[in-house]
Amino acid sequence: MNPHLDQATPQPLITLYSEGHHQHHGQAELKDGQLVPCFEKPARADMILAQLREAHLGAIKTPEEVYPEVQSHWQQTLAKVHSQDYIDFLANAWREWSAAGHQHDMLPLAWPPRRTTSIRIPDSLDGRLGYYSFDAGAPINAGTWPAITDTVQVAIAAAELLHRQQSHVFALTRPPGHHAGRDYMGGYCYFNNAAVAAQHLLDRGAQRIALLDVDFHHGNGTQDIFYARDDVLFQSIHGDPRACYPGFTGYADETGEGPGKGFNQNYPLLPGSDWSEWSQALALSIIKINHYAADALVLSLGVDTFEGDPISHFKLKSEDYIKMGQRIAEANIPVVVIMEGGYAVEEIGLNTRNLLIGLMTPPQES
Ligand code: Q9C
Ligand code: ZN
Repeated sequence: MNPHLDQATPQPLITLYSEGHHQHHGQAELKDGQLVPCFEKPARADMILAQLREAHLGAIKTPEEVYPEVQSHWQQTLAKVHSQDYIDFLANAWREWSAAGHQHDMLPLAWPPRRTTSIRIPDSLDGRLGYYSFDAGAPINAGTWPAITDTVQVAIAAAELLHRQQSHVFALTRPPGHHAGRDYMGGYCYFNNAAVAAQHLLDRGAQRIALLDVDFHHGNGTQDIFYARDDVLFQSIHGDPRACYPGFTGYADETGEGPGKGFNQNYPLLPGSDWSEWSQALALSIIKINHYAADALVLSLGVDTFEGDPISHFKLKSEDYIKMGQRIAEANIPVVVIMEGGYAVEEIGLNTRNLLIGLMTPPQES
């Protein structure tokens, strides 16, 4: 028996968190043709935090506590995964909107269809709002910019901590990020927190980063950002795009392009899939990660694979997240966990806590 694995008690896990996310709370989203209250809301992160505290998983720290320089560095890192014009749009959007006398959330109304003669960036705010989004699922209000810039710093500080201590870290990011592409928002996402964390690790000297996305929805934004790159192996396990949101990407034959050919891998699963199907895709993805010999793993963690999720269609149970964490720990590389989706608010804390407990206590070797 390996004496290092003869350890049933979990090691402390440091969580990065910032209060700023509370400022972002959208009013409404479209579901089945109706405007309904946003599923993506501040209580999600509050519930996770409460469970982490109850489980005594480890210290909860702010980005500045672990990485004071983050305040002067985050914009540089952000500009490596998002275009500057998109960042500037988000920085100014609410000011322009409120100056025009509007008080409700910003939501886009028009997008360029196929065969648009030439797509240029409109001058009008409504035009730019459509240009920089792929759906109407990412409302902007007064608190959006403070929240998304806060949470990008949470992701960077978590990556910095992983770089320093070479052990797992949890970034309690909100709003989520994996639907945000290089120059577009959508699906509750604005800045791609996981992509920013991966970029920071590369900037700190990592050669190869594995980015595994286990959210129910395809990580279309992350795929977009890294599609032509070979320094990030992107893999996503998600609802089949023939049936599930966002629905235009996530097919198994999307494998990367140019230097990135072979470094993108999708595992679409049918709605209704449970742990037995889901864990087979996970096993395949872990083999890929091992083969790639990644220096670190960025885990885009959505717990909307849960059977009780109100907008998703997998059938994972709360106990399954412990096994998920254990299997991921078997990749035997440091993991920075970035929070993505999960909308069963009553269970989001337990499911996240279970994943983290599994990650910290892999099964004993015998
Ligand atoms: N009837 C994340 O989990 N609405 N985003 C889908 C399907 C958008 C999910 C509606 C779901 C976005 C990060
Ligand atoms: Zn999701």
